[in-house]
Amino acid sequence: MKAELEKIEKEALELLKTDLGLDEIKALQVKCLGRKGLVTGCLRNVSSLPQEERPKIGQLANKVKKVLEGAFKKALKECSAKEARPGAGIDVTLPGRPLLRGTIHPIIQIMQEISDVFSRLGFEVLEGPDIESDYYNFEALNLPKDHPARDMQDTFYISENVVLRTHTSPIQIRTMEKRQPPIRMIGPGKAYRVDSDISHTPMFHQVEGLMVDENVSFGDLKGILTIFVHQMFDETISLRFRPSFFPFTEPSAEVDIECVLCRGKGCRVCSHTGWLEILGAGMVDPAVFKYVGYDSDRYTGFAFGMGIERIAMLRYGIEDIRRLYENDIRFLHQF
Ligand code: 2NM
Repeated sequence: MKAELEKIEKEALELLKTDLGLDEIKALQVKCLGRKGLVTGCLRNVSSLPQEERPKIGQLANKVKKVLEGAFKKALKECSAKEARPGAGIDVTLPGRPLLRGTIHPIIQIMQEISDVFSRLGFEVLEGPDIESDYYNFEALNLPKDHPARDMQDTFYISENVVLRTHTSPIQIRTMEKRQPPIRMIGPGKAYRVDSDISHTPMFHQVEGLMVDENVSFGDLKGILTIFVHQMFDETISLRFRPSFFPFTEPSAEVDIECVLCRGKGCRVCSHTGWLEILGAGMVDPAVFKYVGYDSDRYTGFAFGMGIERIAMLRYGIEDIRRLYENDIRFLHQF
């Protein structure tokens, strides 16, 4: 039993010199000193030895027990100190987790593309405040006080004379107030209306454009919008201008393009008409020029406005407008 005890002591001390983890040290401790451990077993067997061997072996077993207790205590203390260090327990050889990179939202991508097309045509890209006064949002755009668009049911009012802009046209009014013609500008941005269903969100995006100079004609409007549609969709897409009405333009037109999905044959997206309405436009009403102090005998101009969501949906083949606002990154990362 003497040899056995010496062997247990030697082997345990050797093992503790190797780089054991906390759990491994604890397991070894149980194996040596636990209730059913090796040293404990020896101590228990001392009584079955011949009388004369008992004191010597007993002493030895107690000495081994003491030595190992001290050794385990020290090893556990050192090991827990080591494992508590920052970075301990991290496998630096594992490949890193990739960081999810953000992407530009499809709406903003289309807005930038539209801005690029008009920039190349000499239009400046200008912005304005989302929170507007009644004057810039309605009054100066020739929307009379009793116009339905001014209704609380349709417009987000902040106070009696302050609203969330219902279109981006206030940017054009602010620009004309500050500058004299010639003006060629577009105003991209957010607009807000009390509206929420399958095809409307209370916040949406628009780009409105304006060109004012001497001798600007409806022909110029048709030319610019035709180039825009051809650059945005396809060089072979047809356009048609239908008479319409806006308080800020006269004459006014709604602009349709040949359905980009079925090429005019008729499909679900164009409600089997072969046409898609994508723009409103017209010649700036002299009443608007009066508000900004332009001489309407000398200057004429055209203006137009379009919703970005609709153009983004057509370009990317998105069927439900709500996909654009759910912020599902599995969806957004496709663009
Ligand atoms: C549209 C349609 C037609 C428009 C007019 C003006 C302004 F300020 F010059 F009078 N800005 N935007 C306009 C004209 C907007 O959106 C459907």
